[in-house]
Amino acid sequence: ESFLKMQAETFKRAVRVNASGPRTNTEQQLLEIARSSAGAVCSKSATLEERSGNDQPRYTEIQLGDRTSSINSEGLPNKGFAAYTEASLLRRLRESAEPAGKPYILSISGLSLQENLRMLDLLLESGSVEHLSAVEVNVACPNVPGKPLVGYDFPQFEAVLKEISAHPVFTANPTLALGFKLPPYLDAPLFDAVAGMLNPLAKSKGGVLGYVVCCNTLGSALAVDVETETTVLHPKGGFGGLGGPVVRYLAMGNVSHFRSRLDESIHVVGCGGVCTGEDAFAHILCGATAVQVATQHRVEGPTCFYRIAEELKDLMRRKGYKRLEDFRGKLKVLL
Ligand code: RRO
Repeated sequence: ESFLKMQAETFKRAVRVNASGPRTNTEQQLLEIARSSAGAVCSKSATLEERSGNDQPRYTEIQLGDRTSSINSEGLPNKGFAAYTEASLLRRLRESAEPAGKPYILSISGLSLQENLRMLDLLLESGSVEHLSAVEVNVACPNVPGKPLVGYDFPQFEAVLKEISAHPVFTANPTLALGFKLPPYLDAPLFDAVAGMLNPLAKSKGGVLGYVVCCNTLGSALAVDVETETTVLHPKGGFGGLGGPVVRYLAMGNVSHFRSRLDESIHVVGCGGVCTGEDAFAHILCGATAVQVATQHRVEGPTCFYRIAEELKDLMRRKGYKRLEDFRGKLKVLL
């Protein structure tokens, strides 16, 4: 069952999902997420071939009070497409998440449209596809040298959206959801333009687009070491993607902008700075169907999902809310 079809009652489980990226590279890490309270398991973005990623150091943390943000320039290290779709991994994931299992989301981030389409071809041919809930196409990795962000290059982005959403793997498997992991956008005309490209792909228009994630890290962040007068990270001149609580406000702005512009059948998943149940609540208030947790998952480990869910439940109880629909998207503008 697709995690987006699980809405109603059971969607509550899927409400906090790990984000692709931190602690999602190895089978062991994915099984730990399956055993945790996470509502679903999402893989590291896969390429066709295994990659070791950029040179070290490629990750740093930024502490503001008791909150940890991050800058990374990992460079898409992953075990390769086959590792994230092999039957034995999918079986172990199901066994680890007993009794009912939980949705498994395959993130892909091919270095070209052709590479993404090739992975979808392989998926169509494989028996694994029936155990996948969603394919999340990452169009927002800021860290591969020489590869500008697809989500910021609108002519290329439009071609990618059209070709991927027309792939037969989605029509042949109606329960397989298609999602796109978007970069953060910063200006109203850009939200209009992206929504204008996404809306024709909505289910209500006969398309297959199930959801978008707002958003990936904010690129071109630069951590500086004042003592050594050097960059903190090595790859790409020291630049990397900024994530965690410092981008939460930007992520919530993206959730709200897209929620008000996208067809109702396209879910918006919030991703950015979710550390507590209050943060998850705020994202949902902005219109998020579910939230993903990245930096906090890396810092705290998979027990964060239980804590965040308990904090969210406590907050809802205090406010007298029984269901997420009682407050989802109901943010009021201050008069
Ligand atoms: O691996 C990475 O460097 C990376 C990826 Br693919 C991404 O989508 N976002 C990010 O912050 N880092």
